[in-house]
Amino acid sequence: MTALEMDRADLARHAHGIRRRVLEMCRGRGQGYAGQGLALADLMACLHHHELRRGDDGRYRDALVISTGHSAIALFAVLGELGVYAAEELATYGMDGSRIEESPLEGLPGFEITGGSLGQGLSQAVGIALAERLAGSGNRVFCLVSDGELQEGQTWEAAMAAGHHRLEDLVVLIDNNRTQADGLTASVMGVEPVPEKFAAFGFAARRVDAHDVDALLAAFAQARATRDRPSAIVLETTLAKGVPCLEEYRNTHYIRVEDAVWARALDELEAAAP
Ligand SMILES: Cc1ncc(C[n+]2csc(CCOP(=O)(O)OP(=O)(O)O)c2C)c(N)n1
Ligand SMILES: [Mg+2]
Repeated sequence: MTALEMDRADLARHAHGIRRRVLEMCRGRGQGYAGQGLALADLMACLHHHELRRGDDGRYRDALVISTGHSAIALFAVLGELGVYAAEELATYGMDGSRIEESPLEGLPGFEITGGSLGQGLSQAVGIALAERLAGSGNRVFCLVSDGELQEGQTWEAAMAAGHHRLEDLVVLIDNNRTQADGLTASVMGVEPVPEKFAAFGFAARRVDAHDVDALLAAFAQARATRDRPSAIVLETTLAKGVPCLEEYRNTHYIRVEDAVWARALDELEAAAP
């Protein structure tokens, strides 16, 4: 096996581990943002096990800003894999008194901003990227936003600022799952063509299959090599990716099902283990 093939095999195992944690987290109360967690597992594996840099003290140098608060489940799951959160604590996802909230609070390990009110995160990521530039740190800032958040004006104000300031260390990751709480994005208020819109705001923008690890790594490499403008990676994601019995919920914002379905989902995932 070449080094790259080993890397790919590792990333597939990490993505699988993230998916298992997402299902275990939702099984506790029988509900949660499993669709988004499963859909973002490959991205989180590539980010945390390949792209984000850590300092000598083990702390992250590069920031990951989760603007789509409800998609925090994917970050909790990868941080669980990395030992930042214990499995027992992750199992309290969404429960009264738990800090593993469906939309997280700023200051929690791994979380830069408070989630829940959508459409604000890119503004905060732009502010962080400007501050890093002023400090001369060379640290990079990744920001996850959803297709639903592209319907909010603040997102585009932030994109305009990023383009104006040529924030080359900012990478916007758009979870383009074509779905939002009220149905299909195209029927609520269409957002396409997304790459062309970001390009018009001064970004180097490209669309990728978010379940193809090679495509994700190539997009990250291109963003790293782009030195005169911010980057936008439009991620074509599929809700509930990797678990067939949950794929019927692929147009569903939130999944609440009986324990038997979660058990079956875990069985199906294990059967497909890399
Ligand atoms: C400012 C704001 N307006 C409305 C909502 C209610 N809301 C919660 S989720 C959601 C759908 C957003 O679309 P998207 O993030 O694409 O959803 P997903 O694809 O993850 O289902 C909305 C409108 C909110 N959380 N914040
Ligand atoms: Mg969406």
